[in-house]
Amino acid sequence: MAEEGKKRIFSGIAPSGIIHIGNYLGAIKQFTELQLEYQAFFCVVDQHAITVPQEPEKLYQNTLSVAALYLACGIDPSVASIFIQSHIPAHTELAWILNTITPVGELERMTQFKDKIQHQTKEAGVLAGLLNYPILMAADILLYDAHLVPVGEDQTQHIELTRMLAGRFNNRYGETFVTPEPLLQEHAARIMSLLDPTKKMSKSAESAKSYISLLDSPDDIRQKIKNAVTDSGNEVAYDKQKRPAISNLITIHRALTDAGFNTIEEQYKGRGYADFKQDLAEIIIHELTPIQQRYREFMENKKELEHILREGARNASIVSEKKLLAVKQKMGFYI
Ligand code: ATP
Ligand code: LTN
Repeated sequence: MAEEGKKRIFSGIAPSGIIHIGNYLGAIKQFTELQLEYQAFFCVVDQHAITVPQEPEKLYQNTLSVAALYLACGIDPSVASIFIQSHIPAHTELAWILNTITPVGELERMTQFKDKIQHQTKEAGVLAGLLNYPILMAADILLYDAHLVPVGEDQTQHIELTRMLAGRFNNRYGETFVTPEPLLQEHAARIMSLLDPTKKMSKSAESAKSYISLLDSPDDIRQKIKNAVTDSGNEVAYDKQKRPAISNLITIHRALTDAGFNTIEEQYKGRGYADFKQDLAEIIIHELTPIQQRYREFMENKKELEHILREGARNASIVSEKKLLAVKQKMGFYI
């Protein structure tokens, strides 16, 4: 288990599909950088995934796949705890408690909720789980006294709500929760869809052509980058407002190579989109090849994966059950 006495971080990824380079650049790269400095908990948030319909077999496979990708991307189970949300009942239990101090109006104004209800079917209607999703996320974070939550930009509104709930509970019942801060990657906090640069890259997007999954083959990557929409003109120059599509591709290049925007622009001056796209595809392939190799090794050795997830859950339950007990005591539950 990670060293005691360090500040904590917590983050989660939903097994709603295969992790894409947006998740990787916006979130996971931070996880691997922070795991030595903080006591880290990285969760596969399966109970968040089911807020939109999931096929049971896919959910099962994607849960293992997210866990194996955490490891393949460099999360070290000897310092960080990796676990599955549904293995720790304290998450849903605290979520229920936080439900009782959350105004519905706060939930209804969440951008992610407003986006996702567009995709819910007429027959199913708007499901309560989707509305209450940010409360479960608050419970995830608050159970671990996480000071920092490394996430992409789309999650900052949920963390704002988490901070509000922590403050409200602390005011009513006395100091109980740490108020967490979001931590964003400066240049990769919002990677956009390859087909529509006004929408964020998303695992549950209808078309797989809109994202690069960490498990895509080299040929798929070449094809997807080649087909990525570009703006009118042919100049490789960063301008988020005027040229959002090429700017998104430049952002991906920058995040993977650490080259500055100016350096990239210089390098492709007068060469056009096609050359740039070809190079970008090879840069992505170069980054993902070793991750895919390690991923296959973890998936072939399910016993080890299983062991890591059990150990992670053991560490998570020690911390979270203690916090849940403190919450219940403060509220006057008969224990
Ligand atoms: P879904 O489409 O099912 O909502 P998602 O692709 O949005 O999934 P999540 O599991 O919700 O992915 O997000 C995991 C982490 O990746 C979060 O920290 C989130 O902020 C971050 N993230 C998601 N999409 C992007 C993106 N396009 N750019 C940068 N970070 C992202
Ligand atoms: N809502 C997040 C996933 C998530 C999360 C968390 C992230 C669930 N619980 C706790 C950070 C901390 C999303 O990316 N959709």
